[in-house]
Amino acid sequence: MSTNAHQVNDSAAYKHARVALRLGEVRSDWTLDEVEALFAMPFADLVFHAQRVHRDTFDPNEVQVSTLLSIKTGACPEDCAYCPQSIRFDTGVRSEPLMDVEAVLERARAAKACGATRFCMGAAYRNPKPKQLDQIAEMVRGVRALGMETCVTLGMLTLQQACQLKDAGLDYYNHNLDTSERHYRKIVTTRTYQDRLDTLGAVRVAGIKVCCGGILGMGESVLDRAQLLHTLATLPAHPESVPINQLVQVPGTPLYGAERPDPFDFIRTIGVARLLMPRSHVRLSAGRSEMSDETQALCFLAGANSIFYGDKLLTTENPDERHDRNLFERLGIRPEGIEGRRLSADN
Ligand code: SAM
Ligand code: DTB
Ligand code: SF4
Repeated sequence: MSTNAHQVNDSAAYKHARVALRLGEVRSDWTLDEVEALFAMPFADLVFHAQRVHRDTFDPNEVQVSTLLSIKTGACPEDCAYCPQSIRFDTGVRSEPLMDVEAVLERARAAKACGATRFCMGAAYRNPKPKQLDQIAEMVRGVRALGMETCVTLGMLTLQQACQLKDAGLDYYNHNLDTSERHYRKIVTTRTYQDRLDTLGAVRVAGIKVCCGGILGMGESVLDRAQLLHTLATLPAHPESVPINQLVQVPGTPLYGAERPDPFDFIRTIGVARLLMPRSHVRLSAGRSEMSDETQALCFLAGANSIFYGDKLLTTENPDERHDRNLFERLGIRPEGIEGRRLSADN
């Protein structure tokens, strides 16, 4: 058989797969086999289908812009092998106590002025204590009053704590599954996958939108990536926001020196997430500083439609704002949901 005939046959097979997999439908009954079949698609077929499905719900030239702030940094008792904020690893991160409410609001005002529509606050906790949660609830109230969407990530939550945050006006809670259940055990020993799922359940019951995704580049296999996305896409409701992070390698953490994912595999994972959760925002999250502009453009083409804007994530670097403004302009991308439709600078 000539190469061409082979390709034509392949393409027919994937047309068939497209029908069989009911791409574009919002489903919570995906099988792991189906998810693996999506990962196995030729790159161009996958990106094509992901972009087609993306356009059914979203403006393909709009990207949601969030800004991240570490409101409590370092000295975390947990042992997440990727994290520079664990007290167990010598990473040089300086511990900072929980910030004052007014200092946080000042940063939120600046983020809003730059074009961010969502303000995400992260704290290096296993779980927040009552006094800490009271103070964070005040932050949420204040950011909400600025007209921004609010997101916090504080570790494990009880239902009562989730309800307190909902009452304060919280829009999103970020709590990542990080990887597959079987690989998770090699990455974190201080809490279980089920703990993570329980917190996600409490957040849902409280009526807060869920932001949940994972990290690539932690030594996981394609099957682990498929299992992670399968778990996310078979939750009772899809997370409204799905951050896909590439590991930011920090010296001193156990995962420093891990093999970086092939950029095409990273883009492929974004495409599969888009196909599995057609109405969710998929965030091209941490790790952009180490990606080429071309890789990022392909991530947008494969259905990513959210980023963190601002030159810092929690403790590590993000692309500088000038670079991102330029990237948006070169690609004709507009920030979602702001008047003027342009990002601006911090100064
Ligand atoms: N302590 C809370 C928790 O773990 O849920 C909230 C903060 S924690 C830093 C939030 C998320 O950031 C983690 O679940 C992980 O997915 C991501 N993260 C942490 N360190 C990272 C790194 N070095 N590279 C990529 N993502 C990372
Ligand atoms: C998410 O998925 N990625 C963000 C956010 N949620 C909280 C965190 C990225 C952290 C990268 C490492 C750091 O800056 O410390
Ligand atoms: Fe602590 Fe969160 Fe870092 Fe884990 S990811 S060490 S819980 S701050």
